[in-house]
Amino acid sequence: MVGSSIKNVVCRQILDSRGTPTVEVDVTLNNGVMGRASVPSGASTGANEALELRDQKDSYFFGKSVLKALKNINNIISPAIIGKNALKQAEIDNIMLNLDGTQNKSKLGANAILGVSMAVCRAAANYKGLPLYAYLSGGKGITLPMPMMNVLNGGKHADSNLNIQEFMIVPISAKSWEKALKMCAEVFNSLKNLLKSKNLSTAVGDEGGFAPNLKSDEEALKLLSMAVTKAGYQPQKDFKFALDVAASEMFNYATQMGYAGKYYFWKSKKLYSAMELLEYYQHLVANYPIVSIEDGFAEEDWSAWDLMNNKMGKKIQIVGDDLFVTNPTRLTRGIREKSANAILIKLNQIGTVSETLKCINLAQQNGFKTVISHRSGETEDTFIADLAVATNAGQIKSGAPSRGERVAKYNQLLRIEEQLDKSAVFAGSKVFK
Ligand code: 2PG
Ligand code: MG
Repeated sequence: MVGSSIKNVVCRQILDSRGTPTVEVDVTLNNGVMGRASVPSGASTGANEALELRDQKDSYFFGKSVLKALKNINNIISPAIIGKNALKQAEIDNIMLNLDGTQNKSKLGANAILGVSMAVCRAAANYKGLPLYAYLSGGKGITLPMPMMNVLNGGKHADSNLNIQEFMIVPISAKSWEKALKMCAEVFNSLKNLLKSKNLSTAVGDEGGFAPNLKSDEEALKLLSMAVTKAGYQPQKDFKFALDVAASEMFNYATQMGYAGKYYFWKSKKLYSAMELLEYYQHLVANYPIVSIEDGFAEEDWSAWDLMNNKMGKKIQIVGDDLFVTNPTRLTRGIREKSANAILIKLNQIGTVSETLKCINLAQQNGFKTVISHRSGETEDTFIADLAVATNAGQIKSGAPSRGERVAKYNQLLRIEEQLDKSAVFAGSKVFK
C-alpha cells in the first residue's frame, strides 16, 4: 500500500440546485488526503445518455432519491477500488466499467460511477499537491475558456413562454477571463433593468437566467441587443449570441401529437418541418450576431444535422449535445458524416472522467470545437471549471452569472486565471475561427 492508495470511500445523498437528491462522494487516501465530488443532473436529457439511477419510490423524494446508487457505491464499487492507486484514474474507471458491464451504466448507475470517478481524481490531485486543472493536464492546461452565459431561460428550464431553451451572451471582445466575466455580469444586470422598465418578470430560471414572457423568441434576441447597448457595449463587436434550442424536446412533442419527424414549438404552438426550421435558423443568423447554435435538431435526426452543418457550419458553430452525449462512438459518426463542428461535453452524459477526456481528445484531434458544460441541475462542485482549463477546451457554459451553483464555476475560473498568472491564455474570439 502506498500513500496514494484508496483507503476509504464515503458517499451521501445531497440536494442539487432544484432540490432534487444527488450523489456526493468522499474518497480518502492512505496518507489521509481526501477528494470530494458531487454529480449534476439534466432536465432536457438525451435518450442516449448514461443512466442516472433513481429509486422511483413515489413516497420518498417523489421517486428521485439516489439510495440505490449509494448502495452500489458502498457494496460493489468501494470494495473493488479500496487499495487501488488513485493516481491511476483510467484503471479505476475501468474497474467500475467492468463491474457495471452495461452499455449505458444502468447496473450501477452513472451517478454512482461518476461521483467516485471525480472524487478519485480530486483526491489524486490533492495527493500531488496540485490544483485539479494542473493535475488533469500534467501542467499543459493554460487556456481560460470563452464563456457562453445563458441569460434568458426558456424551454424545459423555465415557465417563460420562450421555446428556445437558452439564449446566451458571448463576450467576444474580452481579452481575459476576468474581463469576460465582468462584461457578462454587466449585461446581465442591464438586462434586468431593461426587463423591469418594461414591467416584465425578473425572476430567474433553473440556470440563473431571466424567464420573462415575451412576444416571441426573436424578441428575446432584440432584448439582448438592447441590454448589450445599454451596458455600454456593441452587439457584434463586443458581444455575440449563442442559442441552445434543445430541439429533441420539440421533436418528441411533435411525435406525441402524431407529427413524427417534425418539430413542435410547444410554447408558441408552431409546427416546423426540418427544412422550415433550418430556414428559421438562417433567418435568425442573418439578422442577429449569432455565433453558435446547439441542438438545432433532434438527437436521431442525423440527416437534418448534416444539412444544417453543410449550409451553416462555415459561418457559425454547430454544437451537438443530445446528438453526441459526450460519447466517443456517437461523436465518431458525427465526425464521419460531418454532422456538426462542435461538441458539448458533460461528464454525467458518459459517466467517468477517463471517457470524458477521451471524448474531448477525439473531438480536438478531428477539428471539433469543445464546449464544457454544466447541467440544469447543479451543485456547488466546480470540477467543470478545472476541466475546461485542463483540456484547453476553449469554451464553457455554466448558466447566467447568477445563482451560487452557476457562479461557483465562474469564480473558480477567476482563481485559476490568477494562479496561472503570466502563463494564462484567454481563448478569445479566435476560438470561433
Ligand atoms: C443543455 C443542458 C445544460 P440539461 O441542454 O445543454 O444547459 O441542459 O442539463 O437540462 O440537459
Ligand atoms: Mg443542450
